[in-house]
Amino acid sequence: MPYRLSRLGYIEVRVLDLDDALQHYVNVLGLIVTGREGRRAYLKGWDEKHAYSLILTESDTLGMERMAFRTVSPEDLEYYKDRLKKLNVPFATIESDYKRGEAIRAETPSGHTVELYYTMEYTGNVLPDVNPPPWPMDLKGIGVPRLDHCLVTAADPTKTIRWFENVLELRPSEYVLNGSGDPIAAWLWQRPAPHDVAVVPGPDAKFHHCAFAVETPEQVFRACDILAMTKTKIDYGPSRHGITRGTTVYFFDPFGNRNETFGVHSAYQLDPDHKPICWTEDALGQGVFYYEREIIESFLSVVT
Ligand code: M3P
Ligand code: FE
Repeated sequence: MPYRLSRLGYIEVRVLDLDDALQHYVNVLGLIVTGREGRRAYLKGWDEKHAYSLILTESDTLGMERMAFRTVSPEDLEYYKDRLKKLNVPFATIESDYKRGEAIRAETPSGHTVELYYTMEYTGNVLPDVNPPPWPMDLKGIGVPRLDHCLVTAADPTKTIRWFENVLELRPSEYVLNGSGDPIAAWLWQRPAPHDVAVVPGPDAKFHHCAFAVETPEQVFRACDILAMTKTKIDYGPSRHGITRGTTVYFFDPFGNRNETFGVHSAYQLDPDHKPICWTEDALGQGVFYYEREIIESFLSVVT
């Protein structure tokens, strides 16, 4: 199957106050503001080359408004238009958005809004194109390089997982299987990384967290120091996931949307032969929190 989605390009997250949100996303996470229009701010990590990867929208509710995948080429966007038509999946075509070209927008069975697009203003990262240093020295807070993935909950997770697989042709890197062998949680991707999006059981249309990459486990510890120094509420961590092997710390923005910094690693090279790694339901605790081998209650119950 050809590789048609390059990455989770951006997500839109609802916050109650834009200035308080920016204090967190800029000074603690270290994202860079690239635009602000009315109730919305546009941000990105220092190593991202397009105009934004996070939209913060002032609203009276929390959660994720939409997730958007960037296709590899303009032809791939046409491919998905045809594919959704063929599969009778309803979608809207949106001519343009802030610094972005055409997109198609559909809804998962769990009620999450998903967009696909190709064109977004290309800005380059914050380093010079010629003789760049490996990283910029003037970052704030954790200084995350990029958005990594988002995780959503679904009342019928198997149905939503199958939708991502069949409609968007995402590939499972890891599954949690129930006794009948159906996936009740999945980590899905097209690019060489454990996941762009993951689905776990929970209420429909809810947001569990968005994760930003850091390079190493040591940087997860550094992130924890910064979270403590800025009195940011840590939900859980530092720890390791059994599923994906990623290292992690979870914390909350000022309103209760959950964030993660995810220590990425090389377990997933682009391998067309990859078969999903499977976890049994009784090993879910270990799959999610490898050291404790059980999931803390707030981690499953708090979604926005
Ligand atoms: C991750 C991850 C849950 C599992 C979360 C796992 C919510 O966040 O990045 O692998 O059960
Ligand atoms: Fe995660």
